Amino acid sequence: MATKQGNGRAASGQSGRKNPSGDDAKMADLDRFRAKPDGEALRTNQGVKIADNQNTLSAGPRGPSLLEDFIMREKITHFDHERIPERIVHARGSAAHGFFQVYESQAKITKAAFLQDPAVQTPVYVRFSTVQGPRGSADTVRDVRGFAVKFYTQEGNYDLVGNNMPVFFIQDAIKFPDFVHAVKPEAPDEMPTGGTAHDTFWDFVSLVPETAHMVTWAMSDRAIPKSLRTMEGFGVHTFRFVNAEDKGCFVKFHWRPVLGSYSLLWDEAQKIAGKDPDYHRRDLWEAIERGDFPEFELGVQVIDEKDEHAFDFDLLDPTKLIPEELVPVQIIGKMTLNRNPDNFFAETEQVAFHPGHIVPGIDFTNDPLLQGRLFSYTDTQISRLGGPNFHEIPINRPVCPFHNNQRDAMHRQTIHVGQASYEPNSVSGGWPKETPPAEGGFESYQERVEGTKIRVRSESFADHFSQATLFYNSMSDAEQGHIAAAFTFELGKVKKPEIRARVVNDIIANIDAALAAGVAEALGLPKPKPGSKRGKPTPAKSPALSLVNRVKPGIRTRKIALLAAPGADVAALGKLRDAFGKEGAMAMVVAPSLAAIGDVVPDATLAGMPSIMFDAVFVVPGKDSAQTLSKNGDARHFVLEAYRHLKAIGATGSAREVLKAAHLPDEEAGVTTGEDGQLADVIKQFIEVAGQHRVWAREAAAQTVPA
Ligand code: HDE
Repeated sequence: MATKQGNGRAASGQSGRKNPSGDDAKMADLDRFRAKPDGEALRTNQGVKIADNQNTLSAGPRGPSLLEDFIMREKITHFDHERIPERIVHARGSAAHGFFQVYESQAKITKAAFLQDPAVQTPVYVRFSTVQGPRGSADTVRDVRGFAVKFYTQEGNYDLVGNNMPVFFIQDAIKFPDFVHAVKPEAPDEMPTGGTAHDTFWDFVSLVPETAHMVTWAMSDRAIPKSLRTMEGFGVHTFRFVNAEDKGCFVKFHWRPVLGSYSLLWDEAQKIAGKDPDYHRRDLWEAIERGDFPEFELGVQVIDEKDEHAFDFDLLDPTKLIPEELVPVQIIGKMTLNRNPDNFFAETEQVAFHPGHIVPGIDFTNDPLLQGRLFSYTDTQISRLGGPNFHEIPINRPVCPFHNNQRDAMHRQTIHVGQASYEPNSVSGGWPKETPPAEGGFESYQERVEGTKIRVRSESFADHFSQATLFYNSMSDAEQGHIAAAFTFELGKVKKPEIRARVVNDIIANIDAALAAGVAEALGLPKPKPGSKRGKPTPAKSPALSLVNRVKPGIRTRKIALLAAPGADVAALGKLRDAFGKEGAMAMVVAPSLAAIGDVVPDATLAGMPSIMFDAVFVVPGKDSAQTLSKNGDARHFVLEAYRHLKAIGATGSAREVLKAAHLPDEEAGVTTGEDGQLADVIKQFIEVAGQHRVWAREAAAQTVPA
């Protein structure tokens, strides 16, 4: 009797197939809901075939429209209601389907079924997002990124709803509405869109020192990721794993992109926001379409229960991370994103994540931020998705069966069969019935709790600065310079001088004295006194936090511009393309126009694909081409901007003229040149430079950040 009813999972989820691609499982599941119009007649929502979709019914060709036109009324009415409220935060997002596979059984630490068998692929849907901006805002703003993963496991949906930074701005959920109101565009004028560079955000920061650690991350390069597919992810809170013997341990979650992690430069990020506001979304989409499937390894830091108090911070405090030097990250599996959604609204907009969606083997801790989130996420979906039945929307449905006695409410899809909607019952044989924990029924972790009812922040949450200092100490010189520049930029946009001064004196001076002095000077403020609340982090440095240590060798999936104009040496162009293609990079010919160069049709124009869209640039040899490009302002700007953004630049023979015309050095770290006969060697060296992502040594010479 259970098989036919309602959620009708039999097709995919129930089969318990091992190793069909997990992705196929969700695909088959979604298939039942896909509308494919090929070969179909245009009809109304009631199924009536439409003869004329061009003209409204009217009284004569020039007369008024008639109310009885049910076809036009249905169409316009539906259109009038197409929009739903956007997410309060994380409104701008893009997502992809894929699957997760564990490398080996994690039975010792968790009984979660999807973490047992390396042969099982669990389907996932992953949504990346910015936090502050609305749905239509630019991708490359300075902001935290959401990193939310829905695992469609055989035991139900598990959502790991994390961010690309391992800590958060506040410690207690009751401050979240205050924080979000402060960071969002300001109430009177709804500005700025997408960023934190405004008075109310910094006012809040200046008055709430627990923001210090996260703000340092937000001012770092982590807040301007190069792409979504090379961004780290973190569960932020300490969670709990529980094994089959009901033994618990604490766990922190990490996602590590296989290709390494990279960031934009601030100048680049701002320009991209104008030239291609969909930059991250496009990159993710195109990588998947090309078959360059983004891969992320899942890492865990596991902490024995007896070590709960072994650290000089509280594991329950979400403004703290556990340095890898204290607890190493163990890599336990890999997620591969291999399919773009069919429909943005149906899937990416309607997907509903919730940190409270857990499965047996995973449980919560008493982190007061997490505890508040457990309430918020279902609550928000009820207004955003129009009622409590959002779990029936195809993208949100588990792939295992789900029967219970919840009934009715807005937009109910399931047709419940039978008399019983209560339990216990005898009229339906008692079904659906409970499952004992030993057979997979969820049982909350039995944690002993005792306490006085009280509103107070734990003393163990009181140190707000040590880990901000730890993070700052762990950065390379270039990264520290970027943090100083970001604080200066943001505070420079703050209108009220007292807010600027409070941030410098009460917050930054407690993080690092030199950082505070530098920012104060740039803002024309007096040199701040060293902060009295500065802490002493253990360890003093955590190299794992620096993006410089996250670079992976090679140029796979990097975009390389081949600058050319008519007269370019087509044979050399072919060699360049082959050499870069062999390394997995994408070489694109960029030219003043799309007119063919010999038999090569350029991929883009200089205006359409400026240098900020590329990771590196090689000027193709050829006398006439070089002459044209040397005279072309866009081409000169192209190489100059690539230089300013610390990218690898290559040229041989006559192409060196183009660099000269832009007043660039012919030979310097990261500028690889040679004679035409040396093309193969120059390419080799160029690939090595491009593989390092940026030529940091050039930054001082190019004077692109304040000294
Ligand atoms: Fe969220 N958060 N959040 N958050 N959050 C939402 O849920 C909330 C927090 C995160 O792609 C909302 O469906 C509270 C931390 C992501 O759909 C809302 C608190 C972390 C996403 C909400 C936090 C996150 C959200 C808005 C403090 C990192 C996007 C729409 C107690 C670990 C998910 C929605 C997606 C979305 C509430 C803090 C991550 C309003 C109350 C910490 C990735 O429910």
